[in-house]
Amino acid sequence: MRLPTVQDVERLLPRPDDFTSRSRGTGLTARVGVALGVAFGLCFVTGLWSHLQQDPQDWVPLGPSPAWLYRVTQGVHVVAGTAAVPLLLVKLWSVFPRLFLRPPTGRRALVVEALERVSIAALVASAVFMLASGLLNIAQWYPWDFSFRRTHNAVAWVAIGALLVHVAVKLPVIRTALGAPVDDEPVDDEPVEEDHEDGPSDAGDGPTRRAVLLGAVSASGLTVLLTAGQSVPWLRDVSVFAVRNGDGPQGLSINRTARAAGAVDGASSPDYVLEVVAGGRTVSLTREQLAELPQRTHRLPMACVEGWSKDAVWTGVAVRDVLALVDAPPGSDVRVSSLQTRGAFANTDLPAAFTQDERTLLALELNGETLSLDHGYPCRIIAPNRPGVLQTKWVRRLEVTA
Ligand SMILES: Nc1nc2c(c(=O)[nH]1)N[C@H]1C(S)=C(S)[C@@H](COP(=O)(O)O)O[C@H]1N2
Ligand SMILES: [Mo]
Repeated sequence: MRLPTVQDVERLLPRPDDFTSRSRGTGLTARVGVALGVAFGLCFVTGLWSHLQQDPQDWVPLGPSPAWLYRVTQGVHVVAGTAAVPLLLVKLWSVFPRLFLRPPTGRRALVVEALERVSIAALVASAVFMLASGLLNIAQWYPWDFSFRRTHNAVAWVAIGALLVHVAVKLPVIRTALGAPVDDEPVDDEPVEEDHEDGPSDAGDGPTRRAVLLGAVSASGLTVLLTAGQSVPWLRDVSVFAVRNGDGPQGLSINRTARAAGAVDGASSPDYVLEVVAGGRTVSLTREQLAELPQRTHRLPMACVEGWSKDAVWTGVAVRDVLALVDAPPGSDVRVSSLQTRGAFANTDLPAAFTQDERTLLALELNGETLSLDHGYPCRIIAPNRPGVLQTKWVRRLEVTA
C-alpha cells in the first residue's frame, strides 16, 4: 500500500469555489468589517485611556474633571467590545473559504501571500484573544496566570497594528465592495429555487447577504441593549446580560468583599487608626477624629473597569484637608495603602491633580449611611473621574511621595 502523497491530500481539500453559498461575498465581508473596525477602534482608544489611568505617564494629563468621563469611556469600551463578538463571528465565517486558497506560483507572489497570511493570522488570533480575555475579565473568571491589564494592553497593540496592515492591503477591495450593493443581484428577481437533497444548487443556498448583514448588525445591537444597562441607568431593567448593574447593598454593587480581601480583622479592630505621613511628620487619626473634621458631600460615580458604573452620594473628609494636618504642600502625590491582606489593588497612587481637588474624599458614608465593611469601612477613597480599581477601600495609610 502506498502512502498518500501531498497531491492526494491536496485533492481532498476543498477549494474556495467549492463554497457556493450565496450568503458569502465581499460586499458582506467589507460591511461587517467596517462595523468591526469601528468597534475595535473605540475599544483601542478607550482601552489605552483606561490603561494610562492605572499606569500614569508624565505626558498624559490626567485629572479629576469631568467627573463622569471615565464612566463614559469605560462603558463604551466594554459595550463596544461585547458588540464586536457577533460581528467578529460573522466576519470570520464570511471569509473562512479563503483559508483554502492554494499558494500562488512564483517566488515573489508566494512571499507576498505568505506575509499577508501571517498578518491575518496575527489579526485573527489577537482579535479573538482581546474579546475572549475581555469577556472573561468582566465575568471575573481568570483561567490564566498573567496580568490581565498588561497582557490585554500588549495584545491590543498587535491587534490594532495587524488591523491597520489588513485595511491598507485590502483597501482597493474594500472600496470596490462598499461601492456596490451587498447582494450581486436584486433579491426579488431571483427565481425560487427548490431544495436539492444532493447538495447546494449552482445559485447557492442560504440566506441572502443582505439578510446575513441585517442579522449580524441586529445581533450586535441586541448585545448592546442587553449589556449597556450596566452603565446606562434607564437600560438597567433591559440588560439581563449585564454581569453587574451597579445595584447592591447601600445602593451600590460590591466588587471585592472585605472577607475576600482579608480586610475584616483590620477594618473591625478597635485599634484602627489612619496614618497620614509627609516627610518626617506622621499624624494618626481614629475614625471618630476623622468624623470630627469638616465633612463634605459629593455625588460621584463608581466606575468599574469591568464596565458597570453607578452614581452615589459620598460624605467624608477631603483628602487635601487631611494632608494639611501634616503640612503637606498643596499638589502632593500620595500613596494610598489599605488594610487588605490578599489580592491585587491593596495600594494605589493618587496623583497631585486628584489630591488637590476638594471632591477627592476619604469617604465615611455612602448614600447617607455609615460605609459598610464591604464598601470600605472605616474609610475609603472616592475621587472624580477615576477607574473603580483605584478607589481604594479600607484605607490604612496616606503617604506623600512627591
Ligand atoms: N483595597 C481595595 N480597594 C478596592 C478594591 C480592592 O480589591 N481592594 N476593588 C476596587 C474595585 S475593582 C472597584 S470597582 C471598587 C468597587 O467599590 P465597591 O465594592 O464599594 O462598589 O472598589 C475598589 N477598591
Ligand atoms: Mo472594579
